[in-house]
Amino acid sequence: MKKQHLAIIVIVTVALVIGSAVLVLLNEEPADTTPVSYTYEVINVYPHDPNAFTQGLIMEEGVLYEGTGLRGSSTLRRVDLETGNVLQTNALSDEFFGEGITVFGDRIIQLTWQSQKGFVYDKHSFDLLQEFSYPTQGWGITTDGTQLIMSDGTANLYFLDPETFETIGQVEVHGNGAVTNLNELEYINGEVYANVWQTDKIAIIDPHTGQVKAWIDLAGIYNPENTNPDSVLNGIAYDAESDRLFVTGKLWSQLFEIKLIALK
Ligand SMILES: [Ca+2]
Repeated sequence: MKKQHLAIIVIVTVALVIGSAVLVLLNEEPADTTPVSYTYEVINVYPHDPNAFTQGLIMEEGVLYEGTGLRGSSTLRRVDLETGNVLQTNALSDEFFGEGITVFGDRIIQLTWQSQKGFVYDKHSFDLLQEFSYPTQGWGITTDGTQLIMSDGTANLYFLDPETFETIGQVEVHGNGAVTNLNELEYINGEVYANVWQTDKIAIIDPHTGQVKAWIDLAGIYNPENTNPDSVLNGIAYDAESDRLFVTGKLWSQLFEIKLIALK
């Protein structure tokens, strides 16, 4: 082999190696997982029952449903958005502390805090259809339309079969470390929004990976008229038909329609 040929082969080989290394480096560069930060704009303010210890909030087909907690005052209710009036209510027996609610088909599902028991109601009549059990505490619940997604106050989201209520999966929610105290939930366009208990923050979570993709900071949205330390942000409802997002809190006298504003 001539020296020139050998030199060309060496140059081409070196170029290929360098090129491959550059491609590997480009491919292995970690994806930017820095969460987006959102603030808010208040679009509308509606009255909210200041005695409602809000634990679950959903809007479906323009109807607002709310689940409330505390033993002795836990309810499932249908609420008129404009007036805040309770149109229909079902009281839980005093032993139960009501938690999150979601609608699945013609049924409403309601969790309880420490009783490891959930209730299934007819969406229209609020008649109790079924009870089910689960091994953890019950905090928030929502649905992606196929499975139920549940929180228990830890950093975990659990995926439940909507017919058998068996746990069929779970992810740990993490941002810069595990994000615990996940409370009321709402599934919106492929993401899970979660109130983080005792904060003004809502995490926007990729339910497949548990990664927090964004944070909403709702600080200052409500000035409590009471001094109850339990009166914290809790309750996210999304009206898919009109793309409206609502939030409220435990014992808050107001419910807010908000728009999210991304901060750069
Ligand atoms: Ca909700």
